[in-house]
Amino acid sequence: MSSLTSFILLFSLLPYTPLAQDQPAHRRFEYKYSFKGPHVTLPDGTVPFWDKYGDAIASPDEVRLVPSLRHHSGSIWTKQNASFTHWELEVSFRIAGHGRQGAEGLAVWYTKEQGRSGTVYGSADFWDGIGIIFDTNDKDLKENNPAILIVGNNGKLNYDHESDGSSQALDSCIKNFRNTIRPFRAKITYYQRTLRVSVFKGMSPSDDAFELCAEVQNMIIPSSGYFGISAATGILADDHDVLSFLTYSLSRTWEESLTSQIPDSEREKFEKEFEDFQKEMEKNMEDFQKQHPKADEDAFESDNQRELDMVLAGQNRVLEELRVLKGRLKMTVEEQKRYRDFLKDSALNETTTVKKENVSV
Ligand SMILES: [Ca+2]
Ligand SMILES: [Ca+2]
Repeated sequence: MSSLTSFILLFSLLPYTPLAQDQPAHRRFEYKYSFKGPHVTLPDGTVPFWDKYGDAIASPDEVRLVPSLRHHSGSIWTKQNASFTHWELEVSFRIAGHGRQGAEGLAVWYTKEQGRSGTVYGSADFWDGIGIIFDTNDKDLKENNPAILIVGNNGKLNYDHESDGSSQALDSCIKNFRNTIRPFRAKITYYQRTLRVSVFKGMSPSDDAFELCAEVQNMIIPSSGYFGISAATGILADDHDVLSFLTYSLSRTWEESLTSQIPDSEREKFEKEFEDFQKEMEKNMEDFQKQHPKADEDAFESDNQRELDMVLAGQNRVLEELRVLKGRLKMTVEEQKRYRDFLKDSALNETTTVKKENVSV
């Protein structure tokens, strides 16, 4: 089985962990609104089904929205607009830099039009839809950043950078997502008119442990929209890299699900289309491996492999420390034994002396 097939299968088989009691019955992976390393790009550098803008650069492993340079911005948007009634996004990104303070931040979007470029974290202001903002720069100096904010806009609101969006946020939470050891993972769910942002708190990538960060009920969003992610730097600089952006459509019942609504002939067409896409990706991977015969293993090293390597390296360190401890313990035991023998000898000598004294008396 190819790695791409296993990747797709993995997503279809993953158990769905509920966040609330009223849960969707069906969750479908939407590959035309998703990307994930190590299959982000085609050989010509484009990301299938996505448009890049500004300083964004895509590689097989990730999309670098902004490099670690001042006053840069970039974004990536789905080519097609989606009209899922309910949906869920799982985004994994890394914001890293040397400064104590973050450079600006990143935002995830669902908007009527593509934001492309602009003054709001690399995307257009006066958007119609929602922005989930990951603000790293504490402009109002209230020491409440990095923060995650949900900001809704009907196309008329001018984003308030001066207050770090706090005057406009419908809900927010303070969370450290910059310079984290592992890439940061967030889940954004729009279901039954409730928008929830939850963040990963698990220990390993195979966990599915998310905790709620922000929630807005009765939220009306455009009936169709583009998904996007953007980032910007200001007078400071940070790298802003997106490792994966996964979209799922959700439905309350199987009958309501998009899969069940598709007529058989259409479904066959979609399946064929998906198969072709899969074949194309596999061919690209083979071509890449042919072109990079030495670096192929590193280039296509999976997340799991990387995880495993880290675990093994950790275990080796623990083993090494145990060896040192064992050595120290042995020395202590020997020292105690020597001391005990010394005491025993001293006691014997004393007895002898006492006996001798007794004899002499
Ligand atoms: Ca602030
Ligand atoms: Ca800010």
